[in-house]
Amino acid sequence: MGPIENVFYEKKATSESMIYDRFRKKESLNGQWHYAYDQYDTFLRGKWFEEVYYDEHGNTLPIDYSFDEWDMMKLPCCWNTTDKMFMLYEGSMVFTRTFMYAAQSDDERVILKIGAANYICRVFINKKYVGMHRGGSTPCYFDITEYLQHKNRIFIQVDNTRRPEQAPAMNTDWFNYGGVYRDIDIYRVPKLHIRDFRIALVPDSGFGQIKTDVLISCDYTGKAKLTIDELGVSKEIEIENGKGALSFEAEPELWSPENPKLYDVSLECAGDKVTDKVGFREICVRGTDIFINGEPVFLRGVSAHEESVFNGKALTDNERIENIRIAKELGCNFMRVAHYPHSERMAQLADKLGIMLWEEVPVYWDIQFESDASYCDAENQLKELIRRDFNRASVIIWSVGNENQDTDVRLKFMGGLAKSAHSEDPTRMVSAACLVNSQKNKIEDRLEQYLDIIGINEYVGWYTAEWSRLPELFKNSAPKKPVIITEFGADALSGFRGTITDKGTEDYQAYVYEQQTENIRQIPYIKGMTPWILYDFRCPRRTSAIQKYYNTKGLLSADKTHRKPAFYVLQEFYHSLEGK
Ligand code: GCB
Repeated sequence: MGPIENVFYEKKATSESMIYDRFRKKESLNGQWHYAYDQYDTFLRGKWFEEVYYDEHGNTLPIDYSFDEWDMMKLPCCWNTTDKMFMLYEGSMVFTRTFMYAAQSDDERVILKIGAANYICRVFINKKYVGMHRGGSTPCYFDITEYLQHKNRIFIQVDNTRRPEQAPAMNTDWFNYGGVYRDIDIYRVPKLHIRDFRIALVPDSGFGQIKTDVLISCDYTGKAKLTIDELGVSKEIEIENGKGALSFEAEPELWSPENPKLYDVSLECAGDKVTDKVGFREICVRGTDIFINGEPVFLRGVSAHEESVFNGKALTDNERIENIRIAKELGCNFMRVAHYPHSERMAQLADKLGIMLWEEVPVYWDIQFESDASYCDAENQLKELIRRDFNRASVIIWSVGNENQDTDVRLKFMGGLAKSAHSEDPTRMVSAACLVNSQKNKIEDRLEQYLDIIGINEYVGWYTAEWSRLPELFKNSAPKKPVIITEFGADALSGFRGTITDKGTEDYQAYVYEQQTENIRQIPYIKGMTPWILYDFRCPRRTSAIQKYYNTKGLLSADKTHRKPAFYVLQEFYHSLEGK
């Protein structure tokens, strides 16, 4: 059996392959798929997808697969939650099914979308290799038109092996779920179709101007039409060589967490049409203040992973709604959805339910900052995320990463990402969760020059023992930009009680929240916080008696049935800030 050929690393789906798909009619390929776990990548080495059953003389060959006899798994899902045997599995899994296709028009292109598959995924249709995608949390799109016939066999090969050149790399403080864990859909679009559609308030226009940017497939030159009935907007947009932009005056009712107003918008171009529900709001920074719609705001937040006890990362909408509801009950107007792009459903629900979001790419810990390949991968994930969620009013901050030492290579890498985020999206703030300069005990990181808002992870009371370090840290620092305390916290085994001197108890965790909030309250340049973390989450690195393979810094137990006392400390603090 040969090596994995280079060809299987080619034909990459990137942000450029995306189409605008919100509310487009789709045909779902979710459901039962046959699967085999493929630890040695024999599917790729032996090119099983070619389905060669006979040699050149017509003799039957011995084969190592029988696709239609393989066991079945209901996609999307994380394989880890389907069977005990797969709980800790890291490697490749191959999924296959058949589906029928009949063209509805001569003009149609068929686009396959995989909402997310961790980390590399490859698609094969009717014995041919279609392409691959890197990045475990952003969607990938493949134009499969040329590969289709009436009855089709499709394979999705997914590989969640941790590798040094990936983002995230080898070591994370969360669980490495595997699988095709978001929807698999097929879209039929005309050859000339809308690939990207961005619409937002123009910054600094006094909330009186909207700008739209449009990208059409092919080098189309002509017109597109934008409609927002409720605002009386019906505008023609000139498209030249596939691109068009238009700014116009409008006075929308502004979106905010308190008033999550959304407008039905639609864009038509040469027979193609997309619609969306969009809120308009302005987020900006002046000095050390953050403003939403011109009003200063304190971001009362909480961090959250995308995980549930039952479904791993494949959350249901009800689970997402529950998370937002609990955050609101805490008094939050903001959530840090860490450390990688959560499902697009999260931002859609946040738009609707009214909560602001910090979205992040997994540039986390030991990234290979000196590697161009790592940079390309990370930047592509960032561009995919921005393109996916640009029209979501709830998303106010793009984070280019979390907790990396301030080295030259890291500065170049993450500075590059911050520049890229700014040039992709001039309407939002860019940040990162940075480390404290521990020698000087000061908020100081060269990445600040590229950021609009400084995120700081500080664990005084937990990883840093002396409480005096916290007021000193704040006193030693004089940032010129707003600061969000993106993390503080303490492990507490759910239900484990003691005194405020016993680390690992709920009592100690509550004490940490009391001390932290008391200190943070007094610092004028701190304009938000997202303590770590809403609920306990699975983590292979955490083996102590108060952890048991979980990171237990949650304010709630992993199953969310138990609120720890720190929940109420934070709730009281946030309620005391409301309206400020
Ligand atoms: C951090 C990381 C986060 C960890 C957390 C912890 O600083 O950003 O991913 O889970 O600390 O619990 O140590």
